[in-house]
Amino acid sequence: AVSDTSVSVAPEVLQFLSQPRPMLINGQWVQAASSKHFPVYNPATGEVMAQVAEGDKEDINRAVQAARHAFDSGPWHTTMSPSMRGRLMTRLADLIEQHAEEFAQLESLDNGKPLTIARVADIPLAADLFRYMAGWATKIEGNTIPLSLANQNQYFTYTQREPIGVVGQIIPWNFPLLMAAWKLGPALAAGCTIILKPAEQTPLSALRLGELILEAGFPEGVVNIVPGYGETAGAALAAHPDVDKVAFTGSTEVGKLIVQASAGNLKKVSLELGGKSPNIVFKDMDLQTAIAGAANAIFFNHGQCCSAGSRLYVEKPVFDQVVEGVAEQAKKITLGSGFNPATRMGPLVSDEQLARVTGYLQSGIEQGAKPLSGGGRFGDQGYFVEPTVLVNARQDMKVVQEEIFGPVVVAQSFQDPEEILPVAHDTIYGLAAGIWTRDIGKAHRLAASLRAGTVWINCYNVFDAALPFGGYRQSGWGREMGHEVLKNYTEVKSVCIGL
Ligand code: TXE
Repeated sequence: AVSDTSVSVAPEVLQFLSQPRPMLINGQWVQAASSKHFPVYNPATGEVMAQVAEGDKEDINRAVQAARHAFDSGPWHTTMSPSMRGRLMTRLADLIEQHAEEFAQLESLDNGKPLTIARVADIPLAADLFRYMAGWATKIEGNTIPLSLANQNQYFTYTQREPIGVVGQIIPWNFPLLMAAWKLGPALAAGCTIILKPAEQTPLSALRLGELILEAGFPEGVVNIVPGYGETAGAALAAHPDVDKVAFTGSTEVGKLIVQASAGNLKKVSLELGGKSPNIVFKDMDLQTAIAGAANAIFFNHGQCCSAGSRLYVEKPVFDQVVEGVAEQAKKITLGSGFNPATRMGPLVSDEQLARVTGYLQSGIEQGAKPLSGGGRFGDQGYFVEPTVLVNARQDMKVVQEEIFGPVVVAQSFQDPEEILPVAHDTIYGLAAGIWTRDIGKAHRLAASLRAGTVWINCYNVFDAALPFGGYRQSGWGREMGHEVLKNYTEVKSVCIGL
């Protein structure tokens, strides 16, 4: 049942939810080989709202076979030019836009995020990603290479960039459609074929996207979508000997399992993993801007962003003012169903995440951290957590070291700007960092020294299809988006011709 909603659910969404959803293999909508389904929950109520075919090893085998065939001998390679690939992707972007409201509703129901956010962020960013990557389809080029050999004039040499082959893509639940777009877009532009496994918590928008992929005219087997659990479907995909590359977004813990599973056939791996990003406020900054920025850095998407600014470091003289300001903002956030227009923060995605985040809160408070706002679960229905600002934190606490992935920021002060760098680096991660200052020299020096894949200066959580994103250290391997991501999906071939 889909209840607790103030905006009424669109008839096409209700229709989509009313039938058990099959999986997409070789251009056909099929049931799981086992005939099993798994439930999908509405996180605002905890009620089951849909049933989805439960993919397992056998379904992954079928999907890999289809993708292999489409890559090795299907029209995708034999007759379809890069320009045609790009055109299909543009058509897909148009179709997403035509169905934007339907996608926003599915996303809000499935993930819990406010409908208003899904409308302005998740859905348009996903369409943009396909459109941006469509442009790259015709621009993946090689080079001619001058040799250094003494008899170099006897050779003509060039490189070409080729699609890496059959790609397995495993994605999380925090931005379900957008994560599917981040993965599918560059792989399609490069000419790969794909098996996508959405997160078991949020498979719905990817399955609806699958329908539009067929409507856009992608040949059969180019995109296969197999929903299922991580330990079964996900693990089978990561280990499959006919998969050439696996791309994963999720926890650092599972990222390591993916690397191990990939070792069997040494498939190529790219990983976009967790973070515990420092957000650093200097006393010279306009504090109202910094406060609003720090609140957005942690509370956007309920803190369920790998880039979340979850460690707030504030220069001592302005510490109280900044943390109290962020706590004030936290207290003003209206929690509720994503379908209520007044809602600014919805529930966490699952009961598991609720338990994880409240467990961290408990551990932090037991170790001496103090909540200036929030500190626990909100209400007793659905998976809501109060937006929380923790002070009295120490670097060795779990809440400072580990990714919480909820609306919880830990704030500490620093005395000397020189001391902030080692503190900022004092976790296993290196995904993002924020700097708030009016001193341009200080900002650039610090940005250059931070071991993080993205540094935001006087802004936070700004994402664009053209801007590479990914992690240093245990935050991952490779980059998403921009032209950098194409390296994840291409092999370089050197051709040497004796003249
Ligand atoms: O992630 P998992 P979970 C972090 C965040 C969160 C924690 C746990 O800290 O609290 O991870 O979330 C699939 N082989 N992030 O448990 O398990 C799984 O089915 C192959 C950060 O949801 O990593 C899903 O599709 N695949 C993050 C995907 O991996 C496996 C986003 C992610 O799930 C698998 C999400 C296995 N053995 C969570 N086990 C980010 N970087 O944005 C699971 N999966």
